[in-house]
Amino acid sequence: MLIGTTSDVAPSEITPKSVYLRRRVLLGRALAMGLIWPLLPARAQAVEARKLPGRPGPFSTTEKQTPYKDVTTYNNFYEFGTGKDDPAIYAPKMKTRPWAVTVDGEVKRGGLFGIEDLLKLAPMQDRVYRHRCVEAWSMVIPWVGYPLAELIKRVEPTGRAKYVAFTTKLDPETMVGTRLPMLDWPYVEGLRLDEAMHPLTLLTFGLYGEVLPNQNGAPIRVVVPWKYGFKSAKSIVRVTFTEQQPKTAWNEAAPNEYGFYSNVNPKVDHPRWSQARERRIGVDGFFTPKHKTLMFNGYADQVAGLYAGMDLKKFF
Ligand SMILES: Nc1nc2c(c(=O)[nH]1)N[C@H]1C(S)=C(S)[C@@H](COP(=O)(O)O)O[C@H]1N2
Ligand SMILES: [Mo]
Repeated sequence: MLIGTTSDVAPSEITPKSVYLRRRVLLGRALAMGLIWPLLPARAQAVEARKLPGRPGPFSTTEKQTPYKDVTTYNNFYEFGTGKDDPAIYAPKMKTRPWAVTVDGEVKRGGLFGIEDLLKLAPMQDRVYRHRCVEAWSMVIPWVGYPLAELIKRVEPTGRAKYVAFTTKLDPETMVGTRLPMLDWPYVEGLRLDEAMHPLTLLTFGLYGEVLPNQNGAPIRVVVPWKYGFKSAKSIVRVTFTEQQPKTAWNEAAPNEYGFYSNVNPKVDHPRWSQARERRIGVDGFFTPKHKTLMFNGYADQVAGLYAGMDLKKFF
């Protein structure tokens, strides 16, 4: 009669059945993918590769979404030209791999973050936000991303950090617009640390369930939905934590027109545009701006507290 086991394999080396079965399933899937992948037509493969699914996130509006075509062909991305259709024409040439984001300044765990790691840092969420440009047009866009706060918590700002500055890509080779001194390139933007940490502020990688088209700020941008669109910097390469309020591209170019805060505010007009109303792209006609602009772009319940006691006419 055999007592115990005579096997000379240590128990730790024996794979439990559940693990073994799971491995078989995973192996099967990998094999299936490997076998099926080359058989898929190129277009289907391209669509598959662009997919960026998210789980439903908070704060989404149920308003009618701006069609994908408008979201991706009516853009402001001055690095590629000043025309609304320039970014869709020129941005596809921009290389978005390899891509890394430098995190530096007043942080304990800064460094270089590769885009593949950033994509995996937190679960992707779908968030449908109103998007209000300072030029009095707006859209409703289903973004994919996760709160910027997820990254900020991981890099541990020091006690001196009060602001977050974003520096964006500057590649004169593909960014034909940067050959003209429209702005002081690279495009820079910034937020107060509490604004950057706010759960509405989205580190954004996709829209309409797919990775961002280049013209929308691939491969990584921020979206700050209660502020005018220009605060939502595209194609970010550096995130710097600072003690002093950072310079921002539009404020440097025209300080009387673009303030640091730039919260959507129907009561504070831009010298060239009334901010009381907005034209919803793909919904409203050109000469009939129908939509009333809402305080903080409709996110007052979430963000008004950030500005308690501040004169919003002075800090515009
Ligand atoms: N790097 C960079 N980011 C930018 C801009 C830009 O010109 N360069 N334009 C801003 C403006 S004015 C707006 S309205 C939004 C437009 O984003 P969208 O084209 O994805 O709608 O991007 C913002 N981010
Ligand atoms: Mo804008």
